Amino acid sequence: MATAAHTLQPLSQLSAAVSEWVNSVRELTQPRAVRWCEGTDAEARELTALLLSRGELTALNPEFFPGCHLYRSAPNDVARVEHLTYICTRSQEDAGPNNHWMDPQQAHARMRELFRGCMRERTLYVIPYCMGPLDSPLSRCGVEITDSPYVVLNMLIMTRAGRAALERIAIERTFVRGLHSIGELDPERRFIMHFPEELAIESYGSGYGGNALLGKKCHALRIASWQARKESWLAEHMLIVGLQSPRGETHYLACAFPSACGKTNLAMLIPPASLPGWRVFTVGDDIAWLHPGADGRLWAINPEAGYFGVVPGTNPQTNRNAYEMIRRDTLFTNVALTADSQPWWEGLPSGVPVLDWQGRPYDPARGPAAHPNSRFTVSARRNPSYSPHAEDARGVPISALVFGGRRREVAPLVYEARDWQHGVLVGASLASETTAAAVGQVGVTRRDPMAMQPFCGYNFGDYWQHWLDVGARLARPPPIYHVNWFRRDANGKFLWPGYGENLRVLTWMIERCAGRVGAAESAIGRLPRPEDLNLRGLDLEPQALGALLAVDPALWRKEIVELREYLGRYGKHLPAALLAELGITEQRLG
Ligand code: SAT
Ligand code: MN
Repeated sequence: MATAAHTLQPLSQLSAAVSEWVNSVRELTQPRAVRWCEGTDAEARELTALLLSRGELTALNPEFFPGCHLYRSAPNDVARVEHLTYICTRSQEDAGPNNHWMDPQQAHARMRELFRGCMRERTLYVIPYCMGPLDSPLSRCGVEITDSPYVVLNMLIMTRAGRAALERIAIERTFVRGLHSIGELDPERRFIMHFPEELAIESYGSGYGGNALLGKKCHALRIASWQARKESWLAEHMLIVGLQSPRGETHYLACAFPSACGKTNLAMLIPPASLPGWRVFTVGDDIAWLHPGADGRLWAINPEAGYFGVVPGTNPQTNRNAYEMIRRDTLFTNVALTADSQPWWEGLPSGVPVLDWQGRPYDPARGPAAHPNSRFTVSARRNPSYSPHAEDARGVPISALVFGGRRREVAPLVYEARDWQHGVLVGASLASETTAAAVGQVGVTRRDPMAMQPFCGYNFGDYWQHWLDVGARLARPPPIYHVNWFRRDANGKFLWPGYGENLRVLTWMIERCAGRVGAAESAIGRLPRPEDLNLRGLDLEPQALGALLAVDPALWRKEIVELREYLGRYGKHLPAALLAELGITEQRLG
């Protein structure tokens, strides 16, 4: 039976620890009002109305995009800012060479000055949230304080936010404290600080997703990776997808790819017509929390409740599920508009943009109409391929782990690691071309171990050791694969069609797990022979397949030299086992 609203205890009285913290933030930031978020639909509607009345949201064409809105960010606030993102641990070594570091006291002092009085004409919103299903022991809670109603709207979609989360916090008595203000949206006064030892986040000066929706990268990856190490689990930048074979068996894969490299598309993949009988179910599209289970397998939950996905390129060919999903109840950020107020982005088969992402008359000379990192925020429940097990409290069992990068050469289409220890090296070796998801140059190849370069909350050397330790505790560790959908020929043309056709590679992995298909040994791991891949109905030149499955010893020897140099930066934190694995590969290359 529903509880009558008047009998509900005010949120501000549910947890003394949360209330004390809110009071101290209120004193510091001096807001005009404080609003505790219940997490109801009515609340989301009210916030939407507020932003519409302020002209900060635009309602999209209700006939074609019912319940959808457009938000335009400040033009200088469109992506994550890795150069302004810090891990603030007492010892710099704990943050590692992979992170920017600041002394916690110094960072707090700096942030206090930024936060002082920053909410004067604004409302302070308190968002209690739970990352993961509310009834799952694997979930973790937090509270975000923000002065941005846009951030609140996003958090209501992306997390289980509101009363139920606060009730859980009141019982658990532990939560991540995330303080956020958009400040002046001045890139000179912008910092994203993490204090893993205090389970705290302080973010100032940006309203953009990864900088401002603190449950996402800041909590569910940077802080959670630290918690996971202490508690013997893994917090990873991975999608989780279930593949049901024509025999009716379902296998779940967790796949790590850097930002804007197709995680959402893979998680929602539509099987090609020539692979009948396969079905695909999405559990998550960005983050996986992996826990060793009593049965010796890894079990995964998706801590998020929605998707914050890249819009450009989404169309019925690349991702029909996403294309359908974002036609209703979706918050768009930084897309273009047509004359009849439909959202428009590069890659759509029809429509004409009249206003670009900044709301200016569209002029191709000024670049793309939609920002390359324009995003949709939408509830996972809108996903036509949403897994019926996505909200299972115990998670789903993982059959295989997959690492992938965006590389025009070197890495073949797919290979299988020799074992877990080698798989950790394969993950640690990940390299990928940079994308528009972060501020900076696009298309530069950089090391991005486990796709966690921007997101690991501590020293990568210790993180790799933690991976080795978790694997050693698993009686049934999943096999580990590496994929590269982005290999190109000498003319720069992609060799592999990607999207739905990627299922052909995933089905090889699943058949491998069941011992039903072969592979050939190579110096870097096991690769499918052409006959091991189901290529029925695929229009692929034989020489393309040869190139996709080629391992060039000269390029790989160079890769090993670069990798040894890179790993060497982690000094005494680098697990010797990884160097040993590197030595084995090197020896096999001859
Ligand atoms: O902006 S987010 O960090 O949320 C998306 C991404 O870069 O993966
Ligand atoms: Mn991501």
